[in-house]
Amino acid sequence: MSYVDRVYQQVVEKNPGEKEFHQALYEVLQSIAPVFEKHPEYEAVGLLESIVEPERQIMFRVPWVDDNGKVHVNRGYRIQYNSAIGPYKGGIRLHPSVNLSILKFLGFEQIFKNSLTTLPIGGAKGGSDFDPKGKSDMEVMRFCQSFMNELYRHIGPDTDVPAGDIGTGAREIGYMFGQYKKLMNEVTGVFTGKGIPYGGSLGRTQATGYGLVYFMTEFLKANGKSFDGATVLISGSGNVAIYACEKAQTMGAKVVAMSDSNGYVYDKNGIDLATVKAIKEGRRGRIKEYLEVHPEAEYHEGCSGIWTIPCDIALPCATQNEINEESAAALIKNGCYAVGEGANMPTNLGATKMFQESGVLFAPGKAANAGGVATSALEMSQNSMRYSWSFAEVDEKLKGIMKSIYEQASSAAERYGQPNNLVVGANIAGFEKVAAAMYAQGVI
Ligand code: NDP
Ligand code: 2IT
Repeated sequence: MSYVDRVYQQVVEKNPGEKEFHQALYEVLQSIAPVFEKHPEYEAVGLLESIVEPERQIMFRVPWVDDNGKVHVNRGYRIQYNSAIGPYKGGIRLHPSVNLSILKFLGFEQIFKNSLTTLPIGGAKGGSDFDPKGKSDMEVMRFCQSFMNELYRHIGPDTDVPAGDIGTGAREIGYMFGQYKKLMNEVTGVFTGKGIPYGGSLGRTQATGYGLVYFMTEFLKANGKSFDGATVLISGSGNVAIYACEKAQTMGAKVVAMSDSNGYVYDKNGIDLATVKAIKEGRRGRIKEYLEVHPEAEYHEGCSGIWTIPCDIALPCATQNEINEESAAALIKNGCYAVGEGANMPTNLGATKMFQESGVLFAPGKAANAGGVATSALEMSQNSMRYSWSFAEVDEKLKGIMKSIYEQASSAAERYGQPNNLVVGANIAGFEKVAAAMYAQGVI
């Protein structure tokens, strides 16, 4: 059995039942296997056994009191996965589905994504099974304060810098940052995605969605295609989806559908993004309310139906495993020629294989959605300098970073004899830098 297969088996046996973690691990390990042939010294120092094991996993109780005086107890997590190239960095997910497996898959992916950004950030992820949906602002605040009452002792601007993810936006980050500041009596860049008046970076809100479109623009251009005139599907209607839609529209695309966890809207005239923003950013409403303004559009219950709409480009921007083999078959049959992952691991392993085998240009999340965390790292730089760049400066840097990520992934794919296979390319390019750093730092 090969080194990577052996380590994969060991991890599965040691961490039973963690299916999302196994899935992310399998994909990365399959991709990086050839690197170990070139670097036998890595096996000698147990580099793979080390990288698959989080440096630290923190789990804690998060008690909070609702508006009726009832006590609730959630579970909080922070997976500090790898600090070989910089302080731990990654988002906080607040969603009832959150568990150790999901956060380990996200933390593991984050190591390689952060490496690809070219900036000095390690990999981490955290969160809780708390559901912010339907909670009052005061309830969310009490939860966030309780969450920070434990997490504050494990993070810091040079140690671990959390940020947003599903269910964690500007409101939650504001409450968490405020509690950290109060407990530590220091004002530092310990969070990214902060509000602009207290150290946030211009452009961070837009960065993941814009970055996805910048990345896809490079990938499409290299293959003789573009967003101009293309019909696009975008799942989700949260932070990533909204700004992917905004930038795709600016580039001349026609976005015809968006969704949430209840259903999707199809507007053949093209999605009116101002309406989506008013529903989602304005009043935390549901996507079906789109029809109140645009009765000519269609609403369908369920998440997967969105992938049956004919399109040129699909941008899954909601959550993991939202595209399975059946959805992939529908997209391929209807002529979709490119898929760009705005979410983390939205395409399952079987569907990814189908896209690649049928020649669909497939951009994996750890490359395509890295613009968010890259801009987080730019926020850290600005905080360290106690200075801020203009929106245009940040956006220009983001564009350059996304171009560089595309180049790193496509050239690694070529170097390893799999041109245009950005899954292999992104995994290898992300891994090479972290592996070199770990090797240089010794067995620690
Ligand atoms: P938001 O919370 O802003 O939005 C999430 C969207 O996805 C909502 O429309 C939500 O619908 C939908 N969604 C969430 N969970 C599910 C589910 N289980 N089934 C169906 N739909 C679901 O999150 P973000 O936009 O920030 O994150 C979206 C994805 O992008 C995630 O995979 C995240 O990890 C990834 N990502 C985010 C980055 C960021 O900077 N924010 C950076 C890089 C990646 P509903 O409202 O009904 O729950
Ligand atoms: O998945 C991700 O890259 C994020 N949720 C963003 C993390 C960050 O630190 O900005």
